[in-house]
Amino acid sequence: VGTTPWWKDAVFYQVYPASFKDSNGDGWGDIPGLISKIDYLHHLGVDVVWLSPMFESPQQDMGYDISDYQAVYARYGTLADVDQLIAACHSRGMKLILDLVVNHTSDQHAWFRESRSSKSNPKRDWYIWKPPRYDNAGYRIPPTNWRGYFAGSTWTWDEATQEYYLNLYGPFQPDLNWENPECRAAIYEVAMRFWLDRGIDGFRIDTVNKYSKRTDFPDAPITCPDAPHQPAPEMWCNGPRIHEFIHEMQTQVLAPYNAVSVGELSNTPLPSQVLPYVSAAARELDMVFEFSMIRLGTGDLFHGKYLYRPFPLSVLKRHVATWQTFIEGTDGWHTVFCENHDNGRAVSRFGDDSTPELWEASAKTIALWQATLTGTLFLYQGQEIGMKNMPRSWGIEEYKDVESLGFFNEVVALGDEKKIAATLHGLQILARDHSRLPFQWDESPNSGFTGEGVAPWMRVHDEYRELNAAKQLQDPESVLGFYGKVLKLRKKYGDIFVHGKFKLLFPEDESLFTYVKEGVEVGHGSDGEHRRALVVMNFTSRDQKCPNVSSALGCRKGEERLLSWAVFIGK
Ligand code: TEU
Repeated sequence: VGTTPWWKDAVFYQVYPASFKDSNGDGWGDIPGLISKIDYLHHLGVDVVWLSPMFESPQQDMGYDISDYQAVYARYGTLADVDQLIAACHSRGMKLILDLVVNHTSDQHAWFRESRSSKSNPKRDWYIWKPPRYDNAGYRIPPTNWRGYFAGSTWTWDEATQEYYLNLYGPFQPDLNWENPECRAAIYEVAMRFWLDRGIDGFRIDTVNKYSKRTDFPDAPITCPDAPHQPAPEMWCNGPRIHEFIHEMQTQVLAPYNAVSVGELSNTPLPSQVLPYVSAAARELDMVFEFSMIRLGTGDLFHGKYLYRPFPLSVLKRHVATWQTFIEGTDGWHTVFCENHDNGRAVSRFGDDSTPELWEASAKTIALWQATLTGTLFLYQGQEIGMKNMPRSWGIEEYKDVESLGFFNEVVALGDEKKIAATLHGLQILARDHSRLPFQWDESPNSGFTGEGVAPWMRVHDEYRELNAAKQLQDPESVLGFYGKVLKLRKKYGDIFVHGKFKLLFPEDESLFTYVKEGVEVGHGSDGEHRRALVVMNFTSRDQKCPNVSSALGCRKGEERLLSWAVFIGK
């Protein structure tokens, strides 16, 4: 029973810089805009800001394609602005973590420009180059049949040096070669220590389990006979040297600065595979985002991610129970989240945003659900006011994301009307774009995100006059007011809600989501008696149209009961 690390009880809040607050009227959010809203976050109860990439970038994947790790994208501001942001956080007792994107760089990065300039360039081996193969007809084909995340091959042909380079994501995102020790050392120095020396407090680590690829580069089994490329995440997820690499990053870079780390761990569905990343003894990461729950409803990530598949509440509950309990009895830790910049809005995906009453009830239940789960809590900008997916009336022209458009254009090219309609339906629920609409601050034009008459980079939601932070700040009964309450409750009963043992009740019930949380001894001075809480929430599926029931959260001593009418609609 020692002191627990600060980041276990902290509330993290992800800011997507392009969409948070525009201070200079160019239609893009920026760092001075974020600084102007730090007190809003502090008031909400945010302890740590996670800022998505604000580095120099051609912005083909919204900054996850970095061309200079030590420069700030001009529309977001300057290095001095970042220094001011660090000071603004620290002066309020808050912290700042940045997004570490080092599986790949932009194809505009100086390292890649050198690497592609010639086969003999010293940085050639900092990326993954392979000669072509030829099919029976003598046509050139990529080194493997792997399909990437944005609907296409993971290989791009380079005419100048007559080789392919690997890109798990877009052709504009060539994968760095982590097998090369010089390359790793440069990543640690240029992309990490530079910022840690400026005073940031840690990193959210992008695609943290993908740096160690199968070095024999075999073809993937044919699971989709009609497709030109095959899903192959096993060829690069949780690869042979990944734990060696992450351990090296921890011991050589993060630990000396006592920097916090949270890894993005997709395609890792088994607790036995996840635990090694977060076990304290392993000295790899402090925590990870595990995606089984948030992925519910998505189709096959590679061939039909946007073919939406409804799921019963019992499946959601089983996923939550698995990830709430997998660290029990271990020295591991976990995260709690239901939104980020890569997913649709929770109130639209898991809740029902079709009427004001159902929207409010759903958003509050999501708040209650998230605030009572064990692990470090991560909120995504706009979740606290119940921001919704873009209206279904909007057309494909409102979708800007490279992944959304990659999948959509692929089915359009197939000319399969049914699949096109199904993909559009899936995008309307699941697309990454929904979480990237401008933050709805108030009822002024452009919802106070940018100035009147300015064209924001993405369209503002039509309902911003009714759904905005200013309106909710005035109303303690609003969704925002409710988040304030449940965050306070979570902090007050951290032994139960942050650290407690989770026990699911009535697992097969398709209406109620009910669990008991039992407090554990946390730090010093706990009175030894383990308090418990019963959390009961109504998860009525839309088609049952059950009436709202109260969601009761009562701690055993009965000293505090928080009742909120909440309906949480699983589809
Ligand atoms: O996403 C990692 C990833 O695996 C993506 O395929 C993500 O899971 C998927 O798009 C979900 O729809 C990270 C970033 O979060 C994402 O924004 C970037 O596009 C991607 O890496 C490349 O850096």
